[in-house]
Amino acid sequence: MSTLTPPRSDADPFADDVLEHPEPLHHELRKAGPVVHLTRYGVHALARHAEVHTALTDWQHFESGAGVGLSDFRHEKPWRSPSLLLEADPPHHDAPRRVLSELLAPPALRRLREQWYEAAESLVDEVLSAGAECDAVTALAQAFPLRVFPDAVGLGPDGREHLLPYGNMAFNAFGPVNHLVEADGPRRAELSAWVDSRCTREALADDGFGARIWAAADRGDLTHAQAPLVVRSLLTAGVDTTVHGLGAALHAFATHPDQWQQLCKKPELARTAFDEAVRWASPVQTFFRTATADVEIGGTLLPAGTKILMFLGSANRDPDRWDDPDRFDLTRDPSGHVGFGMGIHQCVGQHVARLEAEALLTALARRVHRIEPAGPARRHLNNTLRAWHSLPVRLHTTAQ
Ligand code: EJD
Repeated sequence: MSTLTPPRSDADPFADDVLEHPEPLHHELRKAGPVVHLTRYGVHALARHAEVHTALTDWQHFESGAGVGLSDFRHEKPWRSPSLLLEADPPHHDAPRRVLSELLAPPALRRLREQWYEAAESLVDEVLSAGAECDAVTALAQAFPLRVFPDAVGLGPDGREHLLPYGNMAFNAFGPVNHLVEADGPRRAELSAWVDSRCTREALADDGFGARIWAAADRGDLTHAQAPLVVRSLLTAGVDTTVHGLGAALHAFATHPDQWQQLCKKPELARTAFDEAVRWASPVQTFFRTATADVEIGGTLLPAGTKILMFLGSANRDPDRWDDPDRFDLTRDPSGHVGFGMGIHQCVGQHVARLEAEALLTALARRVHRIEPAGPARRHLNNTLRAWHSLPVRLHTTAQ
């Protein structure tokens, strides 16, 4: 086996300036080689599409059970009990995965489609009747998922304001203990206690995703001890991700008016448009795996036990995989992007996310012919998520 020593970099991918503007580091890492040793954290980084794809699909050599953040669960106690889906490998991973993938598959979502399209129309009507200017983050990207998803899970009305801060905390926790993680510290116990309390059978309405997870336990597809943790996965991974995915799409359209025009002309492009926005912006920027054995990737040896940092956002803009990768372009085929991951852990909620995006973008495209930036866009920093804090826009309505 060829065992090239990888090039080294002292860069900190979780430093504020890199989180704010990651492209220069991505470019540097892709150029340096297929594998780069990040000295600051003692991890190996993959920033090219080919290697990220390989690591994501080879779960036998790149495990998740030691955690998919920087922290190694074999040596450090995780901040909460590990996720049965995200932080597990076959065979333990498979039963919870099977239950959720059936629950969140397109046929199971059919009953939500009409409701969500109506909810999107109402939201857009309300936003437009409040005036032409709004913050697309709060008024649209946050408001829509918060209006439809917690109801679909069967969550009660109280405490929903904890969902976004909890997700933000969970996604920060995949990175190093920097100032972002420290800022979440004071609320960790309170937010965790609230989320855990929402995962019991009694806390959930009897016709939502939550109740169906408990019903799967009654059928024996899961144990009753696993059910609340699978509900917790929905509440952790189901809100912030879609919010920032929608934020990415709205920002992309505000800055690419010609692409918005294309969508207005052909609203059936909404689904592809959302995937192109996920490719272009990669709301989930990074994830780790752990090498289960000495493994060669791109001609370089990754020693057993080391953490591997995968740059999804960089892979999604790798010029060896994409023509003109930095262009947000509805005419390209974005399939093969790794913004939802790839392989056995690929986003189990992606059909839910796409349905939310399709509903909101379609409703907007019916009423709004131009989304014009109306002030500086401000980033929200998170160790994993590429997010907007605010996107001031002016919505130009279509004459009706
Ligand atoms: C995630 C990157 C969980 C969980 C599952 C998935 C994520 C986070 C948490 C979505 C990671 O099972 O709690 S995108």
